[in-house]
Amino acid sequence: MSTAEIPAGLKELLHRYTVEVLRHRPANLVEFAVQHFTQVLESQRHQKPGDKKRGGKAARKGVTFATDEKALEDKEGKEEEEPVKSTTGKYNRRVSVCAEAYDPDEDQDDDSEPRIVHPKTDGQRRRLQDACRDILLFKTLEQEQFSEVLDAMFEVQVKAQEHIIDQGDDGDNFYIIEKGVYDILVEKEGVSVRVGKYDNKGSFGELALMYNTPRAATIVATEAGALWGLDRATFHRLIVKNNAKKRRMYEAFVECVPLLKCLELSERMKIVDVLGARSFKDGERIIAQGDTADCFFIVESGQVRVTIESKAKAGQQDHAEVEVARCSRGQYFGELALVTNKPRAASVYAVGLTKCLVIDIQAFERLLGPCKEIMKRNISQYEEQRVALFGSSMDLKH
Ligand code: 1OR
Ligand code: 1OR
Repeated sequence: MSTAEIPAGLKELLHRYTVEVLRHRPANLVEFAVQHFTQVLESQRHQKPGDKKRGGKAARKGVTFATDEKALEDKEGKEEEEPVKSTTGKYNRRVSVCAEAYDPDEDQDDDSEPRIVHPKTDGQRRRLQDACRDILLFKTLEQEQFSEVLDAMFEVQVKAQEHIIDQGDDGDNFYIIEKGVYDILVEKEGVSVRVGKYDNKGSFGELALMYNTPRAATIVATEAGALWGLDRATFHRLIVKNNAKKRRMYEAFVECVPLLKCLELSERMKIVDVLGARSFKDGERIIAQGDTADCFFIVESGQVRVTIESKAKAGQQDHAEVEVARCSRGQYFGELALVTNKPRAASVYAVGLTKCLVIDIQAFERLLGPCKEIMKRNISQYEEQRVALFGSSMDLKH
C-alpha cells in the first residue's frame, strides 16, 4: 500500500483552525470552518504574488484583516515615526506612516509605552465626560481603558473655517466633538463635495489611525467650536487593541445578520470596528418618533417593539400608540430616517433586557451602501403595511 502524501501547509491550516475554535468556542463547527477558511482565502487573495513575508503571515494567522491593498503596498520600506509634540500640546503632522494593519497578537511591548496624561480641572473632566457619553468607539472599553483614554485627551479650541483634518494627510489625532458644527468634505474628481456634517456631537478621525491609511475626508469647522483630541499612540494602544476583542466577540454574530450578507467579509469587519453596543432595560425607549436620526440599530439579544403614534383627532384619545412590528436577534431598525432623510417614523421600545449594536450615520453612509437596495425593498413594505393597518388617510404625528 502506498503512503499518502500530506500536502504542504495542511497541518498548519488545521492547527490554526483548531486554535481559533478553542479561542471562539463556536456553537457550529462547520459554519465556523466556512467563515475561518473564507478569511484565510481572503487574506491570500490580498497578498501580492511572490510576497513571501505577507504570504507567510496570511497563512500563519488566517484571521488578520489587512484589507487595504494600497495601504499594504505603501508600507514597503517605510518606517513609523512617533508624533512630535508641539508647544501647543497638539501633535505635528507625521511625515511618514506605517501602513500595515495592526495585529494585536504580535504586539508584545505595547504596555511598556509611557502613558500620556493631560491634567484636567474638574470642570474640564466633566465637559469631557459629557462629550464622550455617546461615543460608540468607547462603548466596549473596560472602565480602566476608558479612564486612560480620558486622561490622555487634550482640549482643542477651534476657529471658524479651521481645517481640523485635510484629506490625504497622515493621521495624527482622533477627535471628539464638544461643540460646534463641522462639514465633511470629500474630493471627487478634483472637486470638493460636502457629504455630511457633525452637529455638536460625534467623533471623527478614527479611520486613518485604525487602518494606517491617509485621511479619507476633510473636516472643516463652520463656526468656532471645541474638540477633545486623542493622540495616535494612545488610540492604537487602547482603541485598536480593543477592536481585536470586538472582532472576536461579534464576528460570528454579524455573519448571521441577513442584511449584512450582501457585504464582503472585510466590509463586515469594518462595521464591527466602528460599532458600539448598548443595553436597554425593559420598556426603555430607544427611538422616539419625530426625533432627528443619527444612528442605526441591529438587535443582538432581546426584542424591540415598534409603535406608531397618530395625531389626536376630535373625539380620540391623545396620541394613541399602536404597535406595528417587533424585531428580534439579527433584525435591524432605525434605517428609515437615515435613508429618507426624515425624522424617525416610529418609536421603538425594548421588550425585556435588550442589547443592540449601534452604527452612526457616517459609518452607515460609508459602509452600508451595498445593503441599501434590500432596505429600500423593506421600506416599500412599510408603506403597504401602513395602508393595510390604517388606511391611506392616517395622520401621522409629524
Ligand atoms: P479619517 O481618519 O480618514 C477623516 O479622517 C475622517 O472623516 C474619517 O477618518 C472619518 O472619521 C470621517 N468617508 C470617510 N470618512 C468620513 C466620512 C466618509 N464621513 C465622515 N468621515 N463618508 C461620508 C459619510 C457621511 C463617505 C464619503 C464617500
Ligand atoms: P426610523 O429611522 O424611522 C423608527 O425609526 C424605525 O422603526 C424605522 O426607522 C424602522 O426601522 C422601524 N413603519 C415605519 N417604521 C417602521 C415600521 C413601520 N416597522 C418598523 N419600523 N411599519 C410597520 C411595517 C410592518 C408601518 C406601520 C404603519
